[in-house]
Amino acid sequence: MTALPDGVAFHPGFIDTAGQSVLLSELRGIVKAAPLFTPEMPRTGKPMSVQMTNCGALGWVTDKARGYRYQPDHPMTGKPWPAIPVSLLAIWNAVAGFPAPPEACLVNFYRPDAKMGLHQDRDEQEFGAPVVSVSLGDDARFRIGGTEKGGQTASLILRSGDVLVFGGASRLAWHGIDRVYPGTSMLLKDGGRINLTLRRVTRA
Ligand code: MD6
Ligand code: FE
Repeated sequence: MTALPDGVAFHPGFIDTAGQSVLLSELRGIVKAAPLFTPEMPRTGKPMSVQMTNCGALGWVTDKARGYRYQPDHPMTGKPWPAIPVSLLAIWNAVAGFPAPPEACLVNFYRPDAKMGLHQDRDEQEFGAPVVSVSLGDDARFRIGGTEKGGQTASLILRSGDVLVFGGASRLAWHGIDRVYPGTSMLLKDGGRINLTLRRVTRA
């Protein structure tokens, strides 16, 4: 296996198929209460190709007028985000190595053509906590670089049930999703990929 950057831990197949199904049914409930929305890039308003929602006390949102931020309510319904399921809190407790619980879980939904450009996760106040990422559904190619823009990158295929912990020296590393590979998982009836990122937002 290619060495991953310092601070990144990869747990392939961390969640078994039964656990993935449980998570998926919990996510269906979350999306009913907090519908998927299309995020917009700050300033340009260009729509992102993924759809999003959140669970937790805080959720990550972005739109043309106000840009990237965390807020306690859904941007369309104005309602508080649903709670983070205990199954996800258990994953955080098992892998994060951080004494306080996550406050936000961003849910990204990828249709076959969706991708996510290289970015840093830096809208949180607590960089001492890692970001814990859970992948469900179709495979995707994840790209990871260093903390400086434009450096070398490596890529990693993320599959359904994989957990990636992004912390330490890599907490502010650039990363993105190059592409999704349609038809590589049977978990989602109509295909696609879901990625969940658990984050500590405020200082613990
Ligand atoms: C994705 N993931 O896998 C996008 N961010 O769809 C992320 O942007 C990400 O996997 C921070 C830490 C881990 C991640
Ligand atoms: Fe990210």
